[in-house]
Amino acid sequence: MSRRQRGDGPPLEFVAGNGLLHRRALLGGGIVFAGAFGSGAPLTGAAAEPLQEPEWSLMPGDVTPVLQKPSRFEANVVRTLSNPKGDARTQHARAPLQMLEGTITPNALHFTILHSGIPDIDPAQHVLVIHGMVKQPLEYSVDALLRYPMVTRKHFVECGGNSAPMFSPVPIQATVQALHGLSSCAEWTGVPLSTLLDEAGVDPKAIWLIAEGADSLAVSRSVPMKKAYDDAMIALYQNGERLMPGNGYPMRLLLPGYEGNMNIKFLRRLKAVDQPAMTYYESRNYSPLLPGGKAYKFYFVNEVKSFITRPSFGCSLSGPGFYEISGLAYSGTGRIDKVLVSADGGKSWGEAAIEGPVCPRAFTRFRMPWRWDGRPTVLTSRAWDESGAVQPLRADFIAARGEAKKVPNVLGFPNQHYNSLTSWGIDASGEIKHVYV
Ligand SMILES: Nc1nc2c(c(=O)[nH]1)N[C@H]1C(S)=C(S)[C@@H](COP(=O)(O)O)O[C@H]1N2
Ligand SMILES: [Mo]
Repeated sequence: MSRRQRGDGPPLEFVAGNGLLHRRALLGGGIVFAGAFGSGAPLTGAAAEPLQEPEWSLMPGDVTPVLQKPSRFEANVVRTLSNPKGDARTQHARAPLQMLEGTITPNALHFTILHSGIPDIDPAQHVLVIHGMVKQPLEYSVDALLRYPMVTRKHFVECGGNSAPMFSPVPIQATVQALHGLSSCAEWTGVPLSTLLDEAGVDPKAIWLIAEGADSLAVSRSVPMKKAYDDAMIALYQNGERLMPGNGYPMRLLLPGYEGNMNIKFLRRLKAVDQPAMTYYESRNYSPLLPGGKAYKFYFVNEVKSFITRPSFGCSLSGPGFYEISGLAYSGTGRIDKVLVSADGGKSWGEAAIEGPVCPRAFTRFRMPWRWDGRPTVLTSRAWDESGAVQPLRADFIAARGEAKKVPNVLGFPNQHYNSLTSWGIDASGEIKHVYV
């Protein structure tokens, strides 16, 4: 225990092996940790007055721009591109989740997947058509939609292929961004789809909706009508501003908790039908194969998942002492109920602090205080959602779902919907490796 901690509060309370502390230590504010962290350099009296005056404190600053961008010192906080030339193949842009905090992904950093590029859509000419098995086919301009009552909801969008490198038979040494960066969370605002469906008058026999985008591939997916009525939204705003072009400007379908691909961007058509269309993206790309050779017919929900973002691969620890373990948990089924963290590779676990309000189908931040003793160790996390579903342990997950035959390219999709654990091995020098436990 450090000298400065003496008398500053209750003694540190360990809840699991290798230095995991009770989450109460975080909630209690700075008292317990005021001295215990010991990472702030002590201020020596002489240096305090006068404060140093660096160059930027001696003259007026820059002109205010109409549109802000991050500090030039944050220039490395960018997405990584799978196809930087943007040729005819799909383009993935992965979000730098290990460099972000909280639960909202800034719009410029929200992941994107574009199967045929970003169409340059003029909102004055774009229309959404609702037709098929309805009483009255309807067409909506963007302006018309903007007059409807709207809702605002915080939800993640995650590609079914996110975390696919985790199917590798050996752990791929890569950042959270490379492993899990096809997932992001935003506050979306738009018109509940049920409003529009009621207006068109859906035939009770129409139990599917085929959603189609206005990009050149006309990406389309079949959506169960029940989901369309439950909580689907025609999203027009993303974190308070109109959608980013790459995220579906001027409007997208938002199906909270359902695999990213179904959230059709540049939405131009919803057709009510009585059977699924079995489109390219649902019959080929997003139907994961099982070890026995069978494939899922549909795999809609992104199940409960968590991973530690800090510390993680690429950011080594600078010596023993106190760290806050910080990570993301989310579930397409509902709210995150609890997250356990282990600092001994899964032998013992402590319950992490969860920051509220906890929204259903949204990123949820967990935090865990930890005192590293400087010896090699493995950090990992495991989440539960409100339905009682839990992240499967890796051995069970791989037994049920299979693994890639050989080490895949980190950008490849050897399979879909990985939701088992992610573990970070820390060696005595503080260097972090991706490991399996
Ligand atoms: N029209 C259209 N919708 C689309 C796509 C697309 O290429 N075109 N990509 C899909 C895929 S594969 C995913 S994972 C999500 C990603 O949403 P985001 O780019 O807003 O993160 O959008 C889906 N909707
Ligand atoms: Mo996707």
